[in-house]
Amino acid sequence: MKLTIVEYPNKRLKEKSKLVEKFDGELHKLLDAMYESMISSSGIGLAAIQIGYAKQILLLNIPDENDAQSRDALIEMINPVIIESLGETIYQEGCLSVPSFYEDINRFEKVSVNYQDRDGNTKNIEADGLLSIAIQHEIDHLNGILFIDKLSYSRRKKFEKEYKKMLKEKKISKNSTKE
Ligand code: Y12
Ligand code: CO
Repeated sequence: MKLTIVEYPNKRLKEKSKLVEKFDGELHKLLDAMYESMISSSGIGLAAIQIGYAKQILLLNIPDENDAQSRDALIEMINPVIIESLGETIYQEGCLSVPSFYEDINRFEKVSVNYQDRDGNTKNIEADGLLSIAIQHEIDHLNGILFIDKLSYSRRKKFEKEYKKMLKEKKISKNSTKE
């Protein structure tokens, strides 16, 4: 089942996600549906709120050195908490909920994260590079924060203007293909 990705400026993206308490078949179905939606949309990370579920769930599937994504590399994080962070890095981020926009964002270089897997087992991961950035981006979603919320006032104003224009053009082209 492919689920629709919730896109900015939908207010659902501002919701704070709730702790997951039940690690049952329903959770497993949701995780599998999220994976399908992420892969079919060419994403490398997805939080449950992006498909309308305000639950502390995120997926990460970082491509390998040949730029290939495989299910073996899938990381499912439930109730994640950053327990340590180190350094600074800047990366041009994109988000399935903010299509066609990419912006330089400051993040921690390395993070240590506690989380639970789909069966409720406690895990820890020490991440750097793209994985560290993706984890921070997705944990922000669980707190109702988008990468565009981290832009300076002037960059945000520019983004809003361009995004509005893009939405208008999308609407026009959708209507013109109706007949
Ligand atoms: C580094 C920075 C941010 C993340 C968060 C996860 N972000 C994504 O998975 C973004 C995916 C994305 C995919 C798009 O589609 C294609 O490239 C075909 C895309 O393109 C359009 O919207 C037109 C934009 C974003 C992880 C790591
Ligand atoms: Co995102």
